[in-house]
Amino acid sequence: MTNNEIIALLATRLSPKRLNHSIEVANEAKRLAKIYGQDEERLYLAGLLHDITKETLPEEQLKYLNESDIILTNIEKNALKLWHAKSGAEFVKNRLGIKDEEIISAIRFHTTAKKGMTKFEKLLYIADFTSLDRDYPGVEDVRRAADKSIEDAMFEGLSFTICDLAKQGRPIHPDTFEAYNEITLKREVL
Ligand code: DGI
Ligand code: FE
Ligand code: FE
Repeated sequence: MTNNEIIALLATRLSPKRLNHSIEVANEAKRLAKIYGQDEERLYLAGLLHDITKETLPEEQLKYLNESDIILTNIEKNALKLWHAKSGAEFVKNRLGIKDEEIISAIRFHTTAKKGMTKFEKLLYIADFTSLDRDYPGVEDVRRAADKSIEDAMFEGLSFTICDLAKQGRPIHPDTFEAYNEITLKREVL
């Protein structure tokens, strides 16, 4: 599939706002790839595809998940917003025939992150926070961090997410904690 064909497919599955977000994440992922010496075209593609099932009905997403051996944990069952990362990864693999395992994995972990991510996976995670369409308090800090250091940007994104979820009293996925702990243990503690 060409990028234009993928954008046309996304337009049938996503609202104009979410389509624009996907294109901006692709642009940002490509920009970060250039800074950090990763494959620009593959990160662009991962960005385009990362939210492909974000607006898909839960029952339909379960169908995609059942096409693989993915079993949702209790936390995942109770947090609908986590589903689109896993169902999206299965959708692009099984229905679009994407074979690039790193693209599939970057999509699978773009919402929770996890420990031991590759640079490629981290850059998609960061691009989802720093894309041009994002406008949340603190976005400028994450953008500044992203231009300087992958680890700093991961820390900003993960700590923002954990604080935000805790304030709302929502459960936090163990992968998110493990990613956060891995990064904080590597950072200098003052
Ligand atoms: O799909 P996007 O909106 O572009 O961004 P995303 O895939 O990072 O999803 C963000 C949403 O996912 C946001 O509402 C918070 C939620 N989320 C992220 N990590 C966790 C989580 N929700 C729970 N319950 N637990 C998590 O660890
Ligand atoms: Fe997402
Ligand atoms: Fe997104």
